[in-house]
Amino acid sequence: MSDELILYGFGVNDRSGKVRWLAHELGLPLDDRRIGLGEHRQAPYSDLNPYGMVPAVQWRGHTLIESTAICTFVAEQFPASGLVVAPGEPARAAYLQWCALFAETLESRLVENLLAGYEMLPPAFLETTKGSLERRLPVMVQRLPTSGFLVADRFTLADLEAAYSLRLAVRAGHVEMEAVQGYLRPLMERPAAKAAAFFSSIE
Ligand SMILES: N[C@@H](CCC(=O)N[C@@H](CS)C(=O)NCC(=O)O)C(=O)O
Repeated sequence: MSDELILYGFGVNDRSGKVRWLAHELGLPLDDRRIGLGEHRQAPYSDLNPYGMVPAVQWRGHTLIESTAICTFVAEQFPASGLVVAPGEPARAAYLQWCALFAETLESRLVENLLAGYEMLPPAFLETTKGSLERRLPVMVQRLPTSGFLVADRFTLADLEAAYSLRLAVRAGHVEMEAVQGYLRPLMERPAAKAAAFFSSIE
């Protein structure tokens, strides 16, 4: 069976970027397919993701949607990579907490805030996301390590999820790079992140 991962995304900045970075970390052959704006809501793409969003992935006979679920499922097939903190590992609870903080609590609000700032969403989104981000981002920044990784003394999907939100937060000016660079710069230097152009919007 081919291990090629077919990835559908708009470009390098949308959530397909998380999967692209992961594929490079794992050395998976990648077929990177770009979807034009509008195509994501129509067949044939909507046959892959009926919710009309990117990313979608075809891999090992599976059609996968939802970036965090995709990354977890793919990484779990490579336990030796250590990208997932497995049940039974001491850092499991902290790993799940960081993943949820970024992927559930912060990510959507950051995306909506940024898109509203570019007038790609109605201005109301600026108002509804502002208070939440202003309260929570400083707490997250204060709890970030100043070097190394979030958990388990190794790079995990929690760091990849964190990087996506931090990149958005720095890009939008919510977080100063100086405040997070001890943690973020080493992630930006990872060859797989560079190959995926994951940080190109803030480099
Ligand atoms: N929770 C989903 C969110 C997917 C999502 O909202 N993708 C955006 C791009 S980053 C999108 O496709 N937006 C187009 C639209 O909503 O019409 C995931 O992580 O995959």
